[in-house]
Amino acid sequence: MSKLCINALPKAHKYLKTKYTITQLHRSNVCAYSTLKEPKEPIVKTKEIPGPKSIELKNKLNAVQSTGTVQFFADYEKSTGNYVCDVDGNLLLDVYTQISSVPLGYNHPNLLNVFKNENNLKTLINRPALGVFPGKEWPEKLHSVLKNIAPKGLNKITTMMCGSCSNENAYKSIFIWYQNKMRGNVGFTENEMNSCMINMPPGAPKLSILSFKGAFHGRTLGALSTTHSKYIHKLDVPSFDWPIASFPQYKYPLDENVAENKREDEKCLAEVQDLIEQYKKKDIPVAGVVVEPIQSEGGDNEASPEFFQSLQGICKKNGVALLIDEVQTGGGSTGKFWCHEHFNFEHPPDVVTFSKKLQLGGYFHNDDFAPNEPYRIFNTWMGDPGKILLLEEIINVINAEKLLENVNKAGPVLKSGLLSLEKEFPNILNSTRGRGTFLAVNCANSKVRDSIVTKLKQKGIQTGGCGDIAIRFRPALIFKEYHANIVLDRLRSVLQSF
Ligand code: PSZ
Repeated sequence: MSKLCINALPKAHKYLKTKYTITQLHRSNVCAYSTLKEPKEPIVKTKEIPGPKSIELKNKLNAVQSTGTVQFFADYEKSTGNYVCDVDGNLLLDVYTQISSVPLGYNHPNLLNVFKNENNLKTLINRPALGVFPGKEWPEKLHSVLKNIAPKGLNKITTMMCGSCSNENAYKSIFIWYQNKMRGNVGFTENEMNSCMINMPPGAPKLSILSFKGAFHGRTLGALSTTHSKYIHKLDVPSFDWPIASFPQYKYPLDENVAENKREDEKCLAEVQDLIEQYKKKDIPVAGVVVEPIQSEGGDNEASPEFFQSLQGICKKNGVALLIDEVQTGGGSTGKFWCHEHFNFEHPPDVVTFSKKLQLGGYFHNDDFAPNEPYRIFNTWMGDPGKILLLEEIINVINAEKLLENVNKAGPVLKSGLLSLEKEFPNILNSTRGRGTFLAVNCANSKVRDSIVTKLKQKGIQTGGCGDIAIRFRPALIFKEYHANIVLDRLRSVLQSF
């Protein structure tokens, strides 16, 4: 491990040292493990991960729940900062973070503190049906927490539970907006009210959401029709006949392939326009376009700001809403709070969905996408006020610890290290890409990729694959330059073993 890693280590714990003493934490019954420091480097104790205790728990769980996706069982009491601890005592540097969902690492002291406040605890345990009986704090929390981080130009917020149901309800908002436009703001007809009850037009109109090949927007039925990353997500499940356009597939390095990548943008944009026209002719008009700022599950495919600007132009020209799915990219890891801030859009997008690092799900939108009638976008929970208390503290820490600046320091270290490894191992790695610490690199093929991910874990680095051949990096916002050096160091030794 490089000197830099070791020297820089104590800095990561300044919040532990300055804000809390061990006695304070003990007195207040906060888990003593919150005082644990990150290890100097990953600690791997078992010959294989999952180790024996994980396997034992897997067998127990398997009796009642399928475990085909379980990698290991974690000990969240002993996990700390950037390190996730498993039940066999392995401490892995986590650059996967629960599929991109842990903003401040494990057991951040400020978050442990949130529910020590009795009012907050009561908010947590008395969970309301938010749409009908919101607590007295709810309006203020929406203003001070979510409104505060709203993408520019979007003044309304619909809260939900997870990423899929955020997209699902956002699509519904778009369809309702579209029909409202068509109807011209007059009331519903008898025929509409009756026909929708038997899933028939005109009440249940034939409308569509255009999505992109390689996209992932969730697994609920509507969202799944716009998900196209892996067949295993979709097999045997009926889907809507909705248009699917190609997403740019760039050649790397970007600066050596400018003209070709520009042509790729143009080809995909032409396809979008063409599909909008085709589906209009088919009488399934496109009401909205959904797109990830970086296609994440599909392999960390990025597209240029110019692509996104032109896509918005096409949407405007055709009267189609543009939904930016920031479920995975939102929350700061691209170096800006919202990834689409990198695109210099002329207009705000119409809808922006979020979940993961933001703890609760939902979407930002403008007035046009709020249905006039109650109970059109609604469910029991409509989010979770307990989660917004955590989000409030997460935003405080992001600001106080200048974590976006941190991402913009650690990201380039990881990225330039990956680019160097690419040069050193050109037969194994290529196409390093991404923004901030939201990075990926391609491997020669899926077998090599899977083997690198497995070997990295055995060396104490938890990463994840995405698409067919990419390794993705999704560290927490507290991931520092010296953590990046540990990752690079271990990756290098894995690559040498090939
Ligand atoms: O296999 C899965 O179901 C996975 S693995 C990663 C995700 C889902 N990501 C979720 C996701 C996302 O990345 C984007 C861009 N949009 C929507 C979703 C769906 O969010 P959840 O999983 O909260 O429903």
